[in-house]
Amino acid sequence: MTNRAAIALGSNLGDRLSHLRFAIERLRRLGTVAAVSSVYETAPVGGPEQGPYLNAVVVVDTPLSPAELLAATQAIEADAGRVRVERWGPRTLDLDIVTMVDGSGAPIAVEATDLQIPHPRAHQRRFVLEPLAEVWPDAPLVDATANRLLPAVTGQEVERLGRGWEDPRRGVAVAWLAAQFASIVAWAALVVATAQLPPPWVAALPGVVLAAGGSALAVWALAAMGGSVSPLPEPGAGTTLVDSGPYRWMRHPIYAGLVVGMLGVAVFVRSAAAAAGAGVVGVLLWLKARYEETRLRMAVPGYVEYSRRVRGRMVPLPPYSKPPTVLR
Ligand code: A4P
Ligand code: MG
Repeated sequence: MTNRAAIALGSNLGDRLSHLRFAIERLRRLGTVAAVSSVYETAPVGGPEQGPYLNAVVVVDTPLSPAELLAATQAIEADAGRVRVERWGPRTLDLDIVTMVDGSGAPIAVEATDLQIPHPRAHQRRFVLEPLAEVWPDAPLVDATANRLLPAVTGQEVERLGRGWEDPRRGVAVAWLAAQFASIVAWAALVVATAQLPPPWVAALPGVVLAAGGSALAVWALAAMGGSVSPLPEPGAGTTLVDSGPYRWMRHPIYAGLVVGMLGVAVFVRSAAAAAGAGVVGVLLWLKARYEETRLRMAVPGYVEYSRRVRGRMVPLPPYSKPPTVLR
Protein backbone atom coordinates (compact mmCIF):
# COMPACT_ATOMS: atom_id res chain seq x y z
CA MET A 1 0.00 0.00 0.00
CA THR A 2 1.20 3.50 -0.76
CA ASN A 3 1.52 6.07 1.97
CA ARG A 4 1.62 9.81 1.41
CA ALA A 5 4.20 11.83 3.33
CA ALA A 6 5.02 15.53 3.55
CA ILE A 7 8.73 16.11 3.92
CA ALA A 8 10.01 19.52 5.06
CA LEU A 9 13.32 20.54 3.50
CA GLY A 10 15.63 23.08 5.10
CA SER A 11 19.14 24.35 4.46
CA ASN A 12 21.15 27.31 5.74
CA LEU A 13 24.75 26.31 5.08
CA GLY A 14 26.73 26.42 1.84
CA ASP A 15 24.91 26.35 -1.49
CA ARG A 16 21.41 26.11 -0.04
CA LEU A 17 19.50 25.74 -3.30
CA SER A 18 21.81 22.96 -4.51
CA HIS A 19 21.18 21.09 -1.27
CA LEU A 20 17.41 21.31 -1.72
CA ARG A 21 17.74 20.19 -5.35
CA PHE A 22 19.85 17.25 -4.22
CA ALA A 23 17.12 16.32 -1.73
CA ILE A 24 14.39 16.36 -4.39
CA GLU A 25 16.45 14.24 -6.74
CA ARG A 26 16.96 11.65 -4.00
CA LEU A 27 13.34 11.79 -2.78
CA ARG A 28 12.17 10.92 -6.29
CA ARG A 29 13.80 7.52 -5.81
CA LEU A 30 11.63 6.75 -2.77
CA GLY A 31 8.37 6.80 -4.73
CA THR A 32 6.45 9.43 -6.66
CA VAL A 33 6.81 13.12 -5.94
CA ALA A 34 3.19 14.32 -5.92
CA ALA A 35 3.82 18.01 -5.21
CA VAL A 36 6.62 20.49 -4.62
CA SER A 37 5.96 23.77 -2.82
CA SER A 38 7.54 27.13 -3.58
CA VAL A 39 10.89 27.73 -1.98
CA TYR A 40 10.91 30.24 0.92
CA GLU A 41 13.66 32.21 2.59
CA THR A 42 12.99 32.17 6.32
CA ALA A 43 14.44 33.71 9.47
CA PRO A 44 15.99 31.01 11.69
CA VAL A 45 13.83 29.82 14.59
CA GLY A 46 15.62 28.70 17.75
CA GLY A 47 19.22 27.59 18.03
CA PRO A 48 22.36 29.74 17.94
CA GLU A 49 22.95 32.89 15.86
CA GLN A 50 22.78 31.57 12.27
CA GLY A 51 22.00 32.61 8.71
CA PRO A 52 18.58 32.51 7.02
CA TYR A 53 17.18 29.23 5.73
CA LEU A 54 15.73 28.08 2.46
CA ASN A 55 12.69 25.93 3.23
CA ALA A 56 10.24 23.97 1.09
CA VAL A 57 7.86 21.03 1.40
CA VAL A 58 7.72 17.99 -0.87
CA VAL A 59 4.80 15.55 -0.90
CA VAL A 60 5.88 11.98 -1.71
CA ASP A 61 3.78 8.88 -2.34
CA THR A 62 5.88 5.98 -1.15
CA PRO A 63 5.56 2.30 -0.26
CA LEU A 64 7.98 2.89 2.63
CA SER A 65 6.84 2.60 6.25
CA PRO A 66 7.44 5.58 8.57
CA ALA A 67 10.57 3.97 10.03
CA GLU A 68 11.93 3.13 6.57
CA LEU A 69 11.22 6.65 5.40
CA LEU A 70 13.10 8.12 8.39
CA ALA A 71 16.12 5.91 7.63
CA ALA A 72 15.97 6.96 3.96
CA THR A 73 15.73 10.69 4.71
CA GLN A 74 18.57 10.46 7.24
CA ALA A 75 20.75 8.77 4.61
CA ILE A 76 19.98 11.65 2.21
CA GLU A 77 20.95 14.18 4.92
CA ALA A 78 24.22 12.34 5.54
CA ASP A 79 25.01 12.23 1.81
CA ALA A 80 24.45 16.00 1.63
CA GLY A 81 27.29 16.37 4.12
CA ARG A 82 25.15 17.00 7.20
CA VAL A 83 27.13 16.94 10.42
CA ARG A 84 25.08 17.08 13.62
CA VAL A 85 26.82 19.51 15.94
CA GLU A 86 24.05 20.99 18.02
CA ARG A 87 20.29 20.83 18.05
CA TRP A 88 18.60 23.48 15.90
CA GLY A 89 22.04 24.56 14.70
CA PRO A 90 22.95 25.44 11.09
CA ARG A 91 22.79 22.57 8.63
CA THR A 92 23.47 21.76 4.97
CA LEU A 93 20.27 19.75 4.73
CA ASP A 94 17.47 18.89 7.14
CA LEU A 95 14.65 16.56 6.13
CA ASP A 96 11.76 16.23 8.59
CA ILE A 97 8.77 13.98 8.12
CA VAL A 98 5.99 16.45 8.83
CA THR A 99 2.98 14.21 8.45
CA MET A 100 1.87 10.96 6.82
CA VAL A 101 -1.40 9.35 5.75
CA ASP A 102 -2.05 5.79 4.54
CA GLY A 103 -3.58 4.71 1.22
CA SER A 104 -7.10 5.40 2.48
CA GLY A 105 -6.15 8.92 3.62
CA ALA A 106 -6.18 8.08 7.34
CA PRO A 107 -3.47 9.88 9.36
CA ILE A 108 -0.55 7.73 10.48
CA ALA A 109 0.49 8.47 14.07
CA VAL A 110 3.89 7.41 15.37
CA GLU A 111 5.11 7.93 18.96
CA ALA A 112 8.57 6.37 19.17
CA THR A 113 11.70 7.77 20.82
CA ASP A 114 13.37 8.41 17.48
CA LEU A 115 10.27 9.31 15.45
CA GLN A 116 7.11 11.28 16.07
CA ILE A 117 4.49 11.75 13.36
CA PRO A 118 2.98 14.26 12.93
CA HIS A 119 6.14 16.25 13.63
CA PRO A 120 5.72 17.64 17.17
CA ARG A 121 6.81 21.21 16.30
CA ALA A 122 5.60 21.64 12.72
CA HIS A 123 2.30 23.22 13.76
CA GLN A 124 4.15 26.09 15.48
CA ARG A 125 6.40 26.90 12.57
CA ARG A 126 5.55 29.14 9.70
CA PHE A 127 8.55 27.88 7.68
CA VAL A 128 6.81 24.47 7.58
CA LEU A 129 3.13 25.47 7.61
CA GLU A 130 3.25 27.98 4.79
CA PRO A 131 4.82 25.68 2.15
CA LEU A 132 2.76 22.75 3.42
CA ALA A 133 -0.54 24.64 3.21
CA GLU A 134 0.41 25.67 -0.32
CA VAL A 135 0.62 22.09 -1.64
CA TRP A 136 -1.45 20.09 0.87
CA PRO A 137 -3.85 22.37 2.77
CA ASP A 138 -5.67 19.44 4.44
CA ALA A 139 -2.46 17.82 5.71
CA PRO A 140 -3.20 16.49 9.22
CA LEU A 141 -0.94 17.88 11.96
CA VAL A 142 -1.23 17.97 15.73
CA ASP A 143 -4.94 18.77 16.42
CA ALA A 144 -5.76 20.39 13.05
CA THR A 145 -4.92 20.71 9.37
CA ALA A 146 -2.14 22.87 7.93
CA ASN A 147 -4.35 25.64 6.52
CA ARG A 148 -6.31 25.96 9.80
CA LEU A 149 -3.13 26.24 11.87
CA LEU A 150 -1.36 28.74 9.64
CA PRO A 151 -3.20 31.97 10.66
CA ALA A 152 -2.28 31.43 14.33
CA VAL A 153 1.46 31.37 13.65
CA THR A 154 2.63 34.97 13.38
CA GLY A 155 5.81 36.91 14.01
CA GLN A 156 8.06 34.55 12.05
CA GLU A 157 9.47 36.06 8.92
CA VAL A 158 9.13 34.01 5.75
CA GLU A 159 9.45 35.24 2.18
CA ARG A 160 8.05 33.21 -0.68
CA LEU A 161 10.62 33.11 -3.48
CA GLY A 162 8.52 31.17 -5.97
CA ARG A 163 8.02 27.88 -7.73
CA GLY A 164 10.07 26.11 -10.36
CA TRP A 165 13.20 26.02 -8.22
CA GLU A 166 13.80 22.26 -8.53
CA ASP A 167 15.76 22.45 -11.76
CA PRO A 168 17.75 25.11 -13.62
CA ARG A 169 15.60 26.51 -16.44
CA ARG A 170 18.12 26.47 -19.28
CA GLY A 171 15.48 26.67 -22.03
CA VAL A 172 13.79 29.77 -20.57
CA ALA A 173 17.20 31.40 -20.04
CA VAL A 174 18.27 30.75 -23.65
CA ALA A 175 14.94 32.15 -24.94
CA TRP A 176 15.48 35.40 -22.99
CA LEU A 177 19.00 35.71 -24.34
CA ALA A 178 17.82 35.08 -27.91
CA ALA A 179 15.15 37.79 -27.52
CA GLN A 180 17.78 40.22 -26.21
CA PHE A 181 20.15 39.47 -29.09
CA ALA A 182 17.41 39.76 -31.73
CA SER A 183 16.17 43.09 -30.34
CA ILE A 184 19.66 44.60 -30.38
CA VAL A 185 20.29 43.41 -33.96
CA ALA A 186 16.93 44.89 -35.04
CA TRP A 187 17.84 48.16 -33.32
CA ALA A 188 21.21 48.27 -35.13
CA ALA A 189 19.42 47.78 -38.47
CA LEU A 190 17.10 50.65 -37.56
CA VAL A 191 20.10 52.88 -36.80
CA VAL A 192 21.64 52.12 -40.21
CA ALA A 193 18.33 52.71 -42.02
CA THR A 194 17.46 56.01 -40.31
CA ALA A 195 20.82 57.65 -39.55
CA GLN A 196 21.29 61.28 -40.59
CA LEU A 197 25.03 61.78 -40.93
CA PRO A 198 27.21 63.67 -40.38
CA PRO A 199 25.68 65.18 -37.22
CA PRO A 200 25.95 68.86 -36.31
CA TRP A 201 27.87 69.39 -33.05
CA VAL A 202 24.62 69.94 -31.05
CA ALA A 203 23.79 66.27 -31.70
CA ALA A 204 27.32 64.91 -31.82
CA LEU A 205 28.39 66.22 -28.42
CA PRO A 206 25.50 64.92 -26.25
CA GLY A 207 25.49 61.73 -28.35
CA VAL A 208 29.14 61.04 -27.63
CA VAL A 209 28.74 61.94 -23.93
CA LEU A 210 25.80 59.53 -23.53
CA ALA A 211 27.45 56.72 -25.51
CA ALA A 212 30.70 57.08 -23.56
CA GLY A 213 28.89 57.34 -20.21
CA GLY A 214 26.78 54.24 -20.91
CA SER A 215 29.82 52.27 -22.02
CA ALA A 216 31.79 53.37 -18.95
CA LEU A 217 28.93 52.25 -16.66
CA ALA A 218 28.77 48.84 -18.35
CA VAL A 219 32.57 48.37 -18.20
CA TRP A 220 32.65 49.44 -14.53
CA ALA A 221 29.92 46.89 -13.76
CA LEU A 222 31.72 44.12 -15.68
CA ALA A 223 34.88 44.89 -13.70
CA ALA A 224 32.94 44.73 -10.42
CA MET A 225 31.60 41.32 -11.47
CA GLY A 226 35.21 40.21 -11.90
CA GLY A 227 34.68 37.69 -14.67
CA SER A 228 31.74 35.89 -13.03
CA VAL A 229 29.25 37.41 -15.46
CA SER A 230 26.94 35.37 -17.68
CA PRO A 231 24.41 36.73 -20.17
CA LEU A 232 21.99 33.90 -19.29
CA PRO A 233 19.36 34.77 -16.67
CA GLU A 234 19.98 31.54 -14.72
CA PRO A 235 22.53 31.63 -11.91
CA GLY A 236 25.02 28.77 -11.87
CA ALA A 237 25.67 26.77 -8.70
CA GLY A 238 27.70 28.76 -6.19
CA THR A 239 26.93 32.22 -7.66
CA THR A 240 27.70 34.86 -5.04
CA LEU A 241 26.30 38.33 -4.51
CA VAL A 242 28.19 41.31 -5.96
CA ASP A 243 27.12 44.61 -4.40
CA SER A 244 30.19 46.75 -5.05
CA GLY A 245 30.94 49.36 -7.75
CA PRO A 246 27.80 50.47 -9.60
CA TYR A 247 25.89 47.58 -7.97
CA ARG A 248 25.68 49.88 -4.91
CA TRP A 249 23.26 52.10 -6.84
CA MET A 250 21.31 49.75 -9.09
CA ARG A 251 20.97 46.00 -9.47
CA HIS A 252 21.48 45.74 -13.26
CA PRO A 253 24.03 48.40 -14.27
CA ILE A 254 25.25 46.48 -17.35
CA TYR A 255 21.77 46.66 -18.86
CA ALA A 256 21.42 50.29 -17.81
CA GLY A 257 24.78 51.15 -19.43
CA LEU A 258 23.75 49.38 -22.61
CA VAL A 259 20.50 51.34 -22.92
CA VAL A 260 22.17 54.69 -22.16
CA GLY A 261 24.85 53.89 -24.77
CA MET A 262 22.19 53.02 -27.36
CA LEU A 263 20.38 56.29 -26.63
CA GLY A 264 23.69 58.09 -27.18
CA VAL A 265 24.04 56.49 -30.60
CA ALA A 266 20.44 57.46 -31.45
CA VAL A 267 21.14 61.10 -30.52
CA PHE A 268 24.39 61.06 -32.50
CA VAL A 269 22.67 59.86 -35.68
CA ARG A 270 19.61 62.09 -34.99
CA SER A 271 17.10 59.25 -35.28
CA ALA A 272 13.88 59.40 -33.24
CA ALA A 273 13.14 55.83 -34.39
CA ALA A 274 16.49 54.60 -33.03
CA ALA A 275 15.82 56.40 -29.72
CA ALA A 276 12.39 54.72 -29.48
CA GLY A 277 14.04 51.41 -30.38
CA ALA A 278 16.54 51.86 -27.54
CA GLY A 279 13.55 52.39 -25.25
CA VAL A 280 11.98 49.13 -26.45
CA VAL A 281 15.25 47.25 -25.84
CA GLY A 282 15.33 48.88 -22.38
CA VAL A 283 11.87 47.55 -21.55
CA LEU A 284 12.87 44.08 -22.72
CA LEU A 285 16.04 44.16 -20.60
CA TRP A 286 14.02 45.34 -17.58
CA LEU A 287 11.67 42.35 -18.03
CA LYS A 288 14.62 39.99 -18.46
CA ALA A 289 16.18 41.41 -15.28
CA ARG A 290 12.88 40.96 -13.43
CA TYR A 291 12.77 37.29 -14.47
CA GLU A 292 16.46 36.84 -13.65
CA GLU A 293 15.83 38.16 -10.17
CA THR A 294 13.22 35.50 -9.41
CA ARG A 295 16.07 33.02 -9.99
CA LEU A 296 18.76 35.09 -8.20
CA ARG A 297 16.58 35.37 -5.09
CA MET A 298 16.45 31.57 -4.86
CA ALA A 299 20.06 30.82 -5.73
CA VAL A 300 22.16 33.64 -4.29
CA PRO A 301 22.43 34.03 -0.51
CA GLY A 302 21.71 37.64 0.49
CA TYR A 303 19.94 38.60 -2.76
CA VAL A 304 16.55 39.08 -1.07
CA GLU A 305 18.09 41.51 1.40
CA TYR A 306 20.15 43.19 -1.37
CA SER A 307 17.07 43.86 -3.50
CA ARG A 308 15.42 45.52 -0.50
CA ARG A 309 18.51 47.62 0.18
CA VAL A 310 19.25 48.65 -3.43
CA ARG A 311 15.82 49.50 -4.76
CA GLY A 312 16.46 50.34 -8.41
CA ARG A 313 16.75 47.66 -11.04
CA MET A 314 18.20 49.85 -13.82
CA VAL A 315 18.10 53.35 -12.33
CA PRO A 316 19.31 54.57 -8.93
CA LEU A 317 16.38 55.07 -6.56
CA PRO A 318 16.38 56.67 -3.09
CA PRO A 319 16.46 54.06 -0.31
CA TYR A 320 13.30 53.05 1.55
CA SER A 321 12.56 55.50 4.36
CA LYS A 322 12.05 52.53 6.71
CA PRO A 323 15.14 50.28 6.88
CA PRO A 324 14.45 46.95 5.19
CA THR A 325 13.87 43.95 7.42
CA VAL A 326 16.71 41.51 7.31
CA LEU A 327 16.10 37.79 7.51
CA ARG A 328 18.60 37.08 10.25
N1 A4P B 1 12.72 12.77 14.80
C1 A4P B 1 11.60 12.61 15.51
N2 A4P B 1 10.52 12.80 14.75
C2 A4P B 1 10.95 13.08 13.51
C3 A4P B 1 10.30 13.37 12.28
N3 A4P B 1 8.96 13.40 12.18
N4 A4P B 1 11.07 13.60 11.18
C4 A4P B 1 14.05 12.64 15.37
C5 A4P B 1 12.43 13.59 11.28
N5 A4P B 1 13.11 13.32 12.43
C6 A4P B 1 12.37 13.06 13.54
O1 A4P B 1 16.56 15.60 14.40
C7 A4P B 1 16.68 15.04 15.70
C8 A4P B 1 15.95 13.72 15.77
O2 A4P B 1 14.58 13.92 15.60
C9 A4P B 1 16.31 12.73 14.68
O3 A4P B 1 17.41 11.96 15.02
C10 A4P B 1 15.05 11.88 14.54
O4 A4P B 1 15.24 10.61 15.13
P1 A4P B 1 17.80 16.17 13.69
O5 A4P B 1 17.40 16.42 12.27
O6 A4P B 1 18.97 15.33 13.99
O7 A4P B 1 18.08 17.53 14.48
P2 A4P B 1 17.33 18.88 14.38
O8 A4P B 1 16.70 19.04 13.04
O9 A4P B 1 18.24 19.94 14.86
O10 A4P B 1 16.23 18.65 15.47
P3 A4P B 1 14.72 18.82 15.27
O11 A4P B 1 14.14 18.62 16.62
O12 A4P B 1 14.20 17.99 14.15
O13 A4P B 1 14.71 20.31 14.86
P4 A4P B 1 13.56 20.99 14.12
O14 A4P B 1 12.48 21.15 15.13
O15 A4P B 1 13.28 20.34 12.86
O16 A4P B 1 14.24 22.37 13.91
N6 A4P B 1 14.52 27.75 11.28
C11 A4P B 1 14.14 27.93 9.99
N7 A4P B 1 13.83 29.16 9.56
N8 A4P B 1 14.07 26.89 9.11
C12 A4P B 1 14.37 25.61 9.50
O17 A4P B 1 14.31 24.69 8.67
N9 A4P B 1 15.00 24.13 11.33
C13 A4P B 1 15.28 23.91 12.61
C14 A4P B 1 15.34 22.53 13.09
C15 A4P B 1 15.43 25.02 13.56
N10 A4P B 1 15.14 26.32 13.02
C16 A4P B 1 14.79 26.49 11.73
C17 A4P B 1 14.74 25.37 10.87
MG1 MG C 1 15.41 17.56 11.67
